[in-house]
Amino acid sequence: MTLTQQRILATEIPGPRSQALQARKVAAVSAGVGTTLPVYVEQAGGGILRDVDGNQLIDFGSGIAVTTVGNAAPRVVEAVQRQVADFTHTCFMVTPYEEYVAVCEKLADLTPGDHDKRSALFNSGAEAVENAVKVARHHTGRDAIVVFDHAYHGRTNLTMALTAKNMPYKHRFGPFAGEVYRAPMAYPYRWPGGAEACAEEAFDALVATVHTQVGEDNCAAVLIEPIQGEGGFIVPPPGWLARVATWCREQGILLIADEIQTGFARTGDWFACDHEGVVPDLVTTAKGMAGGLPLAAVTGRADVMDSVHVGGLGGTYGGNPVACAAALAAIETMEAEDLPARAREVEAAFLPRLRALAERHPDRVGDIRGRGAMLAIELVSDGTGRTPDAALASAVHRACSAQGLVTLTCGTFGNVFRFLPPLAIGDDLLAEGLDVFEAAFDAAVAGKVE
Ligand code: PLZ
Repeated sequence: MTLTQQRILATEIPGPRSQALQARKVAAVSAGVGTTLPVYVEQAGGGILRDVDGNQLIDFGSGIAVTTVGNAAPRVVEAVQRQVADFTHTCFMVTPYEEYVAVCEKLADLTPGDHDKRSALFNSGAEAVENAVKVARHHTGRDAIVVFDHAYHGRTNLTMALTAKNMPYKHRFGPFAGEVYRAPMAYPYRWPGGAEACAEEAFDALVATVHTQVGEDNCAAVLIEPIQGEGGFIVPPPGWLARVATWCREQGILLIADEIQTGFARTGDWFACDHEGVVPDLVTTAKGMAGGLPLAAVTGRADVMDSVHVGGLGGTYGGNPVACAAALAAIETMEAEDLPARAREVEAAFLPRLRALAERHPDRVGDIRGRGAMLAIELVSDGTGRTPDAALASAVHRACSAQGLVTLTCGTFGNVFRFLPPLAIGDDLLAEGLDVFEAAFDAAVAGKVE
């Protein structure tokens, strides 16, 4: 069955079949696993999710920045089918296979910097971040890891400690791993001294945090999302990241870039660090890399990655052959279709419309930010007062959902409305999705959303 690239509202959303499935979900799935929009999907592709009631929704979320090449992308489907028929698992640590090596070769080619690199593969973003921390500690012989306000790095015990936000990620899940220190994030819109002073003052605050609370010689790594994801699509001011990178190098502190959400064409470059000319020591990737199959990686300087003793890194499924085949096909798709360029086109299509929206609602749209196909608006209740308005973000989200547009919010204060469309989406659907979003926004501001 081919999926028409068309929004269709066949029933109310969620429709009766989705509602019945949701009742089964409540009876079988832990309440701890939430669903933001309980429409049950039966097929997806391009920019469309088709649900069990025959509704076709426009996808502005990509399953949280994963289906960059599109859902069930043709090359990925073909590669996975071939691989699954050949063999599904041997465990790379027992009897290896070429696909794992080929993914690591691609990672060496594509990640920032032309130095000698090595990679190790894992199953999830959190697992990659944990392993990057393990490698950094092992290589440096130092314990402390410095992270930032608004950071998101995962939900495992160590990555919960690295993640900033309590609800829903950490609440009553402690105690957390130690030797994690937090510095202020260079967040121009909310920097106390104003956006102009942000780069300088945030850099000074980082240096002071490390000096006074950690000690440079105790610090293994600074871990940062080059554009923060779950924390609110926060783009640091130009030059700040490069300055942090230089300072880390001077101190013998490794710079780990968490490119799990920003990586693989999402921001209009292969990696968000590329935009700033920053070359981190270690990079974590996942999400968009494998077109929807679970695969994650740590890639970094050969001397750092090879400092670990044989057998020190691994896991039963890490670099599963089916996930690797999917990654090779997804990366081939990104190259063949120049998806970094497509992400820049998405930015060009969105920004004028977001700016027009901000002009129409100057008291409610506090900030517009992001890069490529990773864009967001920060919603406030009182214009320059900058009071976060999570209720407005959630009303816009509900109104979009009712009209068949899948959207996501984020941010420490829950007031950031973010856009992560698949790069396989067509221009017509992008424009139609924006029409739906604008109407939803107007209705929400007018108090007309239930
Ligand atoms: N690092 C930068 O964005 C995952 C989380 C969704 P996993 N972001 C989506 C949720 O609520 O669980 C993410 C990320 C960055 C690490 C991770 C973790 O990746 O594959 O979800 O473990």
